[in-house]
Amino acid sequence: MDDRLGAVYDELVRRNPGETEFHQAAHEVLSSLGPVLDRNPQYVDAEVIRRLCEPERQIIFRVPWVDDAGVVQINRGFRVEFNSALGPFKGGLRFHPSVYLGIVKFLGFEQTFKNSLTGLPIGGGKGGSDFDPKGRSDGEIMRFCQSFMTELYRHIGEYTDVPAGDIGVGGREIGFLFGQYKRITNRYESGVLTGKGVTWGGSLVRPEATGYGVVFFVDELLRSRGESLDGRKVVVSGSGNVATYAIEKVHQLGGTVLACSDSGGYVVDDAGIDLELLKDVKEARRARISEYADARPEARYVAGGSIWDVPCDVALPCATQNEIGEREARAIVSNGCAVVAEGANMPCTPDAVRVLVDAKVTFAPGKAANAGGVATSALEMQQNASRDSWSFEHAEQRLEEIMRGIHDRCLETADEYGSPGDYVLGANVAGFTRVADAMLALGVI
Ligand code: NDP
Ligand code: 2IT
Repeated sequence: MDDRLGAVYDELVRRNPGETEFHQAAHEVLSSLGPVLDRNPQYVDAEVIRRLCEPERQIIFRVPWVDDAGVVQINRGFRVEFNSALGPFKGGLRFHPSVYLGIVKFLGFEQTFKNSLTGLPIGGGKGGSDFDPKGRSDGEIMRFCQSFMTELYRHIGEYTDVPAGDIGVGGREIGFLFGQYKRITNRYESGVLTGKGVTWGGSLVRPEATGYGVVFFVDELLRSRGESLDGRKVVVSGSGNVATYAIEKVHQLGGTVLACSDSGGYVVDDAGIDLELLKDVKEARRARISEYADARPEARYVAGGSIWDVPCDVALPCATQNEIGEREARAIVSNGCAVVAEGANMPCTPDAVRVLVDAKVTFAPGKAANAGGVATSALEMQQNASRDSWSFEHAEQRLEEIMRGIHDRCLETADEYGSPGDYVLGANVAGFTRVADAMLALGVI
């Protein structure tokens, strides 16, 4: 990192002590930007990077609720409104016990560049809570969501800030959140949240979009070298929203997903993951992935362990941040994997990325590869604004075009900056430039 950016990074670490995930995400982006500043001194003069590193607004609030046993529970809620130069703040809500300000900031920072890369009019933000939904009844989830929204509603709106789902937040939670927003404001403001059900303002393809988008991105990456997914062996970590639909699209394009996981362990199924069974276990029953193996004799379950020990041609980490460290990356390399594309946000540590890149494994960073979810959220906002609803085919075609477009923009930018094939540089520079130009145009705000 050059001196100008090093000084900004040091300031960020000093001003945000202990927020290691935020430091990591910022370090990764700033490390790419030296050549951009050399060519564009106007960004330096206007302190664009220091402004980009400071969220526009950070909201932290108490979320009290009563559990099924009548016990009062207190959680902490967050919304970090990172950057609105390109449009209303946009990004998901995460409900997971590990959530604290540093995780929300890392996600909001990444989201700003990701949303810019989509080419659509959306700024960056993220939120969530340290609430743990595991094992909670529908009634508890509803009461938690209602309490969370009772504070959050005053900060969001279709022109202000538009939350959606992330880990632990899917269609059920968005429903409860939307219901409470509607009740408090007395407005059917569809554009205030995305990921809604299709009968009440949602978009077809939004549930599939992140997973499908990752696979469209990988397909375009392989096509650019005259290759395809057909016949490829794929490993997908996680078994939530992103993982499930990544598996579905890999199978549609002729690849075979051999393994997937949850935080308890992983399953290996050499015949290819049975998607109907997976959806029944994880979506319908909200059960553990071990139950997949219980129901399918040809599959085996490995408790704990690393799914990255399973050999594959393409690796799609779709669970959580920092799930692939140096050790896992070495296993991926030694098993002969050719492509790693991040479905999750920042699943590879900096050491892991170094191991992969040094071994000439093609690495596609999350802010490019997993942008299909938020891009389809922006398509949901378009449909809400025009009171329209598109067919599945139309929405999927738009998603596919957007993902292939992001892929090409990353490669073109990498070429322009003298690093052909460097998707990290391409994504960071292309994402940064669009936000930075908007910030220059809007003045010092
Ligand atoms: P889900 O809650 O649907 O699924 C999360 C999956 O990851 C589960 O299988 C979960 O296992 C596993 N997981 C979560 N935390 C951990 C952990 N600490 N250790 C091991 N496994 C873990 O979330 P999504 O599929 O929506 O999100 C997955 C990733 O994709 C996240 O990084 C998210 O930020 C990112 N993403 C999501 C988008 C979306 O549209 N939903 C868009 C772009 C990125 P378990 O059930 O055992 O906890
Ligand atoms: O990380 C992400 O891009 C998301 N969780 C989706 C955000 C959104 O607004 O759809």
